[in-house]
Amino acid sequence: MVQFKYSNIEKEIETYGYDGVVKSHCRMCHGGCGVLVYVKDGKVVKIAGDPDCPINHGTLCSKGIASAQLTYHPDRLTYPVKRVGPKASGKWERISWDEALDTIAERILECKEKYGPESVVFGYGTGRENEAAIYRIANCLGSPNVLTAGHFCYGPRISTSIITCGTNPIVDYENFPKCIILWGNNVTIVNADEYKGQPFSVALDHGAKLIVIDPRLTRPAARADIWLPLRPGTDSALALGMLNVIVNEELYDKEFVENYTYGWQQFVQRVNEYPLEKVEEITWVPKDKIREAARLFATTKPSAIQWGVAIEQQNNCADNDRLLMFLMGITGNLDAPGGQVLFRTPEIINVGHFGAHGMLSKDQFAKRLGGDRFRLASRFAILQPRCVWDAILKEEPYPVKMLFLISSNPVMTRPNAKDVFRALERVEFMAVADFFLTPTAELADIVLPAATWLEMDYIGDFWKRHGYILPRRKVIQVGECRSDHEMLNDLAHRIGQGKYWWDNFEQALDFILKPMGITWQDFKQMDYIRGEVKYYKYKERGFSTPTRKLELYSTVLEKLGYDPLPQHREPPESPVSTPEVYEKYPYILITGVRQPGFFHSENRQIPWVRELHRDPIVEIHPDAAANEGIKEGDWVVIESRRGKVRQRAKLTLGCDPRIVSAQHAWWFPENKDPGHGWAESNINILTEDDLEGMDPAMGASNLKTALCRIYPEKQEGGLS
Ligand SMILES: Nc1nc2c(c(=O)[nH]1)N[C@H]1C(S)=C(S)[C@@H](COP(=O)(O)OP(=O)(O)OC[C@H]3O[C@@H](n4cnc5c(=O)[nH]c(N)nc54)[C@H](O)[C@@H]3O)O[C@H]1N2
Ligand SMILES: Nc1nc2c(c(=O)[nH]1)N[C@H]1C(S)=C(S)[C@@H](COP(=O)(O)OP(=O)(O)OC[C@H]3O[C@@H](n4cnc5c(=O)[nH]c(N)nc54)[C@H](O)[C@@H]3O)O[C@H]1N2
Ligand code: SF4
Ligand SMILES: [Mo]
Repeated sequence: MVQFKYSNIEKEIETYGYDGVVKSHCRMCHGGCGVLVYVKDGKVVKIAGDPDCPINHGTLCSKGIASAQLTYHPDRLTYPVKRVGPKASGKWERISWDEALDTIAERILECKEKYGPESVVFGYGTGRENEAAIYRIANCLGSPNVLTAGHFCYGPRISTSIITCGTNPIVDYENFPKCIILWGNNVTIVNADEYKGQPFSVALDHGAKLIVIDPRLTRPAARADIWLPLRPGTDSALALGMLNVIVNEELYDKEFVENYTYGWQQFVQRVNEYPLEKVEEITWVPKDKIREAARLFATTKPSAIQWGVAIEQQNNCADNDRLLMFLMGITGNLDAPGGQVLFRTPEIINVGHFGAHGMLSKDQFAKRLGGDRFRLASRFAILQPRCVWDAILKEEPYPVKMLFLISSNPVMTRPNAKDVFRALERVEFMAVADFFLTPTAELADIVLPAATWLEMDYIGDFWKRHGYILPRRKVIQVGECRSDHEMLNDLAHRIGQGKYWWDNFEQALDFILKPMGITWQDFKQMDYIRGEVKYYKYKERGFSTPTRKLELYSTVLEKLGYDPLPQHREPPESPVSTPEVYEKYPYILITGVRQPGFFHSENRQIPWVRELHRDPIVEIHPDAAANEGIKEGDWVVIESRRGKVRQRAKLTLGCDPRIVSAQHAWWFPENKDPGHGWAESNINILTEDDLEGMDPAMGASNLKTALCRIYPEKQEGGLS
């Protein structure tokens, strides 16, 4: 039986008449937090943080606390439906699971027969712990096309760290870094991937120095020793400038550089192409500040870099990620206690193995959409979404006829949303698995009701690199909802993949755990399992790269035909690269800064969190607002070369007057029209997806650097 070390729980159960309390593992975001789920009369009535969990130590965010409001929401889809009118007509009819899965299976087999398995694209969005199962069904089918957010989120971190130092280096908060750079990340709000805000805050409470690199004055920036408010999209230049200081002032770890790096000479040459005068001009950050930050980071030990997606949603994506690893590496902080550790996962079947990537033949691998162009992404099974839209709209280089989207809302979350909408309108057959009829689901032929984390057994954090796995325990059943894993397991049998799958999904969990000699039933009784913790592993075996060194000069990128050394590229649209556009659109537009309570397009229908944010907000400096005739709270139009939307202005001094920052993924579930107002405030109508301007290795889109203009809605040329 699972033990509750939290002492008052039995008393609580008795006093308040709960049926019981289930220890589980939240997944309202990418997951991570241990929770106590209180059940009364068969329903979840309260969710609290589990003080015994090593990830969150009892803390929770607003999304986790509000999980039951999502699970029991009256608009939630609780049985499969098929569309009975034209797309986006909002006319649906209830069907059985058998009819739904048989229809999807029939269409998959038909497409495979007529156009080849590559004509079927499976898709998911951000990490939902269903990724490995989705890759498994696609790879077993022979489709190289799995559409994810991996080209501009987390995928770059994994791909570049594997080729640079073997795996993703994770901040070792347990051993208290003494200096932290928070780089393009708002960890106390986002709690993303391996990280929760709590240990970061504790490290600061213990006196860690803080350097924040962010164009906006975030809460951590207000607490920082040094804040570098750079021009969006210039992180590579800034990092090269910091490296220039560290190299030329000899602040690096000489023993490490000599023994454990590859390409030092060429690297130094490249770094010398970025003197601080030039870096100041590119980044808008005064050179003395850059020098001060470089010195503080390099001379405080141990130090670490907590980094975020903002540096990945740029055309310098892969180089940005690598540059940060170089900063960690040459200062001697890689795999050091309190620095950045290459943790080991427990001895289980890993996501790559579970994803059955070995099943995809060489010929099918070669057909991956955009694979010739974004060669690093393709090597890690990642697609650029524009390539999928082109395959649907222009049938280039071959037709895509079917989409199966599981946990994604691309109409709200992918750049150039009008084209995304067009592609989804055009595709011959689309199935979606979701909790709600979202603007994306409204374009589907069949929608399947997915289970939330409260309704499934699973091995939480199975894909992460912090070295822990934690049991997620099924607490309740809602309607006919099923977990993505269960529905894929069932579908796989219907398309002839039975021998690669299981009679039920519990057997898949046993399969994952088998190398440890335990079953799901055993793991269910445990709190968590942690992989072996060991520091400085490279001293014994080198890094897990082709040269066994930290590759400053990337032999893998060289083989793939890219510059092996990092560089700075101007964003495709910027005051420097397109001055003529800047004249007409004189603000740099940051999009998608995360809000507490929402998760991209999610949770707009959840009362507790919608209370926090009624309307979409764009932040603007008071001087810029005065120039444009905008007052606090006004509805304004934000316009780029690609279109315009409306949001409400919030005036702030915490951002350069040349920059505005707009929220992303806004739709209005309270609007019962089947489009749910998807185009009204959707900032992705303004973002661009021209392949020319993407990161050449990963295909990352530029979501923080578009040029825009902004004006009161009432003005001529506005929306009203
Ligand atoms: N402009 C702009 N756009 C951005 C970003 C930005 O910064 N700026 N950020 C981007 C980033 S980093 C990412 S990762 C993407 C995210 O892109 P998406 O993942 O497409 O975004 P979500 O809105 O979270 O959509 C997830 C959908 O899946 C449903 N869902 C949630 N959990 C489950 C589940 O377990 N099973 C199933 N079947 N459905 C589930 C939700 O109801 C929701 O409709 O957005 C990107 N879009
Ligand atoms: N509540 C909540 N949490 C989330 C999510 C959510 O939607 N809601 N989404 C999840 C997902 S999928 C992701 S990827 C993470 C992302 O979480 P983060 O990595 O924190 O991403 P953002 O909030 O987009 O941006 C972080 C900071 O980068 C700054 N920034 C913008 N442009 C630039 C730039 O060019 N350079 C630098 N250095 N900084 C810049 C912004 O001002 C912002 O403060 O959050 C995850 N967690
Ligand atoms: S940070 Fe994520 S895992 Fe933790 S409570 Fe919030 S939604 Fe749940
Ligand atoms: Mo993301």
